[in-house]
Amino acid sequence: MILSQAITIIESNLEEDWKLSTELLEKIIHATGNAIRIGITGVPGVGKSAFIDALGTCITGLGKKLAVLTVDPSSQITRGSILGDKTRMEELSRQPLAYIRPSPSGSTLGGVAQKTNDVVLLCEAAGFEVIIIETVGVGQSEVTVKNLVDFFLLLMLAGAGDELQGIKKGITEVAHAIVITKADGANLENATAAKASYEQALHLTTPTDSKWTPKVITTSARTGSGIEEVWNMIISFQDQMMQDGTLEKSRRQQKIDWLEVYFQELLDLDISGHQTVQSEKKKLEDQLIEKKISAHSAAEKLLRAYHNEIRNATK
Ligand SMILES: Nc1nc2c(ncn2[C@@H]2O[C@H](COP(=O)(O)OP(=O)(O)OP(=O)(O)O)[C@@H](O)[C@H]2O)c(=O)[nH]1
Ligand SMILES: [Mg+2]
Repeated sequence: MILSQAITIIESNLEEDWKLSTELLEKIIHATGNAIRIGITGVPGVGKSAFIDALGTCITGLGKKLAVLTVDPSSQITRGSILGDKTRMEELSRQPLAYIRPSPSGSTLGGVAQKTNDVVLLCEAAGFEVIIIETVGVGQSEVTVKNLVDFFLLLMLAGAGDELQGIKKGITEVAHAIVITKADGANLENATAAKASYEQALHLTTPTDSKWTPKVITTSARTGSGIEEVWNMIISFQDQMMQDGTLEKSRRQQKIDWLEVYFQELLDLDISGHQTVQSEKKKLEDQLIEKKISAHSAAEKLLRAYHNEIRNATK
């Protein structure tokens, strides 16, 4: 599959592939932006894979092409979980309209998210209409992933004794909906009660970026209850956000933010590539520690050294 090969280039850490990636993205950029991008997060074991299996099967059942990407900076350590994930999305992996791609490698969450951003563009150019990005809830990741998606869904377990724990600043500021998982069997009653308390808690916080009021839905991947409701909610979110221009506005901001991210990365790379700047830095660090210089003027000197380097290089 050509898409897989393109993604491999994007995900590569080799310098020659960076150039190829840039060319590739340049060619497809006009054909991007047409999918609805959904972020799904939650603690390990909350039921993300099972939920995506069910939701994804519902989406492909409607005839839509769906790509599922995962963002997991910890997957380096637990490489095995990727294989596990494919098998845990058993139903979905059998659907011809679905494409499941595990997390790219990278040592930082920022790096992984950056690559995922490019992969989203590739998937859109390849004609995928819905993109789901699964991420493990590890604090900061929610905020980073927000820059990748239009709609952000937080999965929560009922009866885990932490009912209101997730209603922390940060998460509720980015979540458009809370899904209570495993609402079946003996857990059904707990889930219903949790829904009520989440709704109340959400009522007290105001969503920052839109007129959208966060929703709470109970689901079960096992019985299928609530799954279609989630999809309908996402559709009505998309409709509403398209009509009032919020979607456009958020996409615009995301693009600007990504430019900043890529530019910073190139700058860092460039700076670290100049040997003289590095040795100047070392010198300044020593002076700093010996109180011969303030951090302020050390930074200015370093910038000057960098500028000189560039000037010399372009001569
Ligand atoms: N009863 C019930 N169990 C479920 C449901 N969904 C998932 N489970 C179980 O919960 C466990 C974890 O589910 P996963 O879907 O693997 O959870 P996850 O959030 O993807 O976990 P990680 O990938 O490890 O972060 C599995 O044993 C599932 O069988 C559900 O709707 N009802
Ligand atoms: Mg999983």
